[in-house]
Amino acid sequence: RQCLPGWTVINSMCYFFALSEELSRRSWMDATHFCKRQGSDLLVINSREEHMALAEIVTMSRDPSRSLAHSGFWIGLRDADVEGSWTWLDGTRLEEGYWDNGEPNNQNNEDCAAMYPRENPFHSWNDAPCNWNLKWICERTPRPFSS
Ligand code: 2F8
Ligand code: CA
Repeated sequence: RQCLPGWTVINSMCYFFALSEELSRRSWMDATHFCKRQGSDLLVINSREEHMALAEIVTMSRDPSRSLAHSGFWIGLRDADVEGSWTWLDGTRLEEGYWDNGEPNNQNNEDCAAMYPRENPFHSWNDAPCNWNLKWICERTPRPFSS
């Protein structure tokens, strides 16, 4: 098996969607710690194809009992160091973003990015306060094949 049980393989990478109610919702930092304990990090999006594949899964996860503000998934993207300078966890600056209309708007100091189940998955990001509790997506390389 390439990925840990419960993880999804897409284009040779392993993804974990924190969907189950028992995992609950967490701050951006707590979600990062969860991923690190699994040898992974929050999702870093490197291509339009990767964005579309992930955004479609997020869109299918839509829970009508939750308002959109509570149904996002944290990704590994922040502008905490310099306002407006969005940087991925791997240190690369954001080139092309897939923000929802009007986002990022930094409403009440929003420094962390999340992907939401929008009708248009191509524009599904919002900046939200990092201490807001949301679901999250972890990403890691497949397990090395050994013994
Ligand atoms: O309308 C967009 C706006 O929606 C919410 O605020 C009302 C979001 N807030 C949270 O998710 C906490 C804003 O980030 C978003 O811009
Ligand atoms: Ca926002």
